[in-house]
Amino acid sequence: MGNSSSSGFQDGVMSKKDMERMQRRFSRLANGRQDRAEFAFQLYDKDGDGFVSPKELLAMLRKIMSHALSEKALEQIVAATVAEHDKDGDGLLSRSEFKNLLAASSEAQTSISVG
Ligand SMILES: [Ca+2]
Ligand SMILES: [Ca+2]
Repeated sequence: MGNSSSSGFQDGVMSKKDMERMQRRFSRLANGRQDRAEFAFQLYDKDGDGFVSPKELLAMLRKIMSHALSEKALEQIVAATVAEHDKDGDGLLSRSEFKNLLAASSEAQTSISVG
């Protein structure tokens, strides 16, 4: 007696097993989200070099916006987008930079407006 918590269940404390189960579930959720971003990344990264170049971004925007915007406007958007999200300043969007861009744009639900 006196050792009633030996069953593995402790009030307010998660057992190691519960913890592991939760972490596994969380990482699966995170992976799901990552897959979508990964899919988008590969869609943009046409040449598959692991970076989205301004050129690739421009090609994609052109497709999305079709004729809604002039080429000049698209180029401005691309330049602004890359400038904003290119954290290491190499002029390209790496996987993580691109995913930040996705996260930011889906949060704000921005339709980029050009003055
Ligand atoms: Ca590329
Ligand atoms: Ca970069």
